[in-house]
Amino acid sequence: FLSHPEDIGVVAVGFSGGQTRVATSQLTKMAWQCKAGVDAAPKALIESGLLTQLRDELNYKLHGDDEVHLYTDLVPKEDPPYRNMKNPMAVSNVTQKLCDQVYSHAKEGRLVLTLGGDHSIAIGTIAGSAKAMRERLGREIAVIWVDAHADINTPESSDSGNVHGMPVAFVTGLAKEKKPEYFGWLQDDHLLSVKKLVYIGLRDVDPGEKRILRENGIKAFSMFDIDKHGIGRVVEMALAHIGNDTPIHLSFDVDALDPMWAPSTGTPVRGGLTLREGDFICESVHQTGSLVAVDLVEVNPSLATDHVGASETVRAGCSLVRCALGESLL
Ligand code: B3U
Ligand code: MN
Ligand code: MN
Repeated sequence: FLSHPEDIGVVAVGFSGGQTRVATSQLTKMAWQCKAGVDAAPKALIESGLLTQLRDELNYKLHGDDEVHLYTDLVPKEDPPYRNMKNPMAVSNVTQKLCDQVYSHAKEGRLVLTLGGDHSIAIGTIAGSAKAMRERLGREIAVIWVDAHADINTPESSDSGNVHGMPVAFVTGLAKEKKPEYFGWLQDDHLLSVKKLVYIGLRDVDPGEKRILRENGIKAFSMFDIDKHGIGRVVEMALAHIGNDTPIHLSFDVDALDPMWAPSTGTPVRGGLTLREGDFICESVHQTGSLVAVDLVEVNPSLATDHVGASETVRAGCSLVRCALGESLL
């Protein structure tokens, strides 16, 4: 599905407006002042050598890797809640911009690697991939969403109002909005079919989200399924659900991993994947040859209680990305 399989479009997004820890006023202040914290994650991943390794060891040619985008100009000074969403305009603006960036890399036939940021950014990355694959190949994409959470709340079903708990509802069209400044910019060609979505790693799903999953017949493998069948069988079933010959967008939330491996994230949930299980998912997706985009999100070094926690999480994140890009295959 890639016309330039050796080329990677890199999008580094220092944005966490979809998450609670960053309140509106604080986000605006940080964004305007360009303070440390918001951009900590992609910077930390890059500084730990991730992109250098992709270039020097895995022989990829990188595009757009020279900048961590803060999108400060897209964060409005006033951004009151709308339909219960926090920082709605900031998240809408940033994801719309991201959609364009991902789209233009994907349109060139490059694999797109997005380093977040919180998971709200997947509204933009998935919308960009979906549109590009429709135009380039006339195909729908599939999404493998690896996460402790389902992130499929609608603005109305969400208790927290955090948009990082809603991206799947927006990209599947389950959450709809007309106003362009509040995600109304999402058009039909940006959307993902619920039939082409599969979850791995779930263990903290809200009651309202369970209903949405059930009512829409969405394929989901929880930690229970992984314990029952083993990760090998689960990945096999997930890929079988998607079907051969479908471009795959992998959206990996680092909190899918057990906090033992990735403590430095916004909402850690115990009882998660081992680092090897996470790496295995990424390796298996790489092996399909159908991977067109990877997101790594919710790495947040600024939340660590100690230095070790932050660097372990960054290290785990780097490992996942390298595996998705084929490092461990002999
Ligand atoms: N489902 C909850 C919690 C949550 C979702 N994603 C994360 N946390 N990281 C919510 O806020 O929607
Ligand atoms: Mn998530
Ligand atoms: Mn999560």
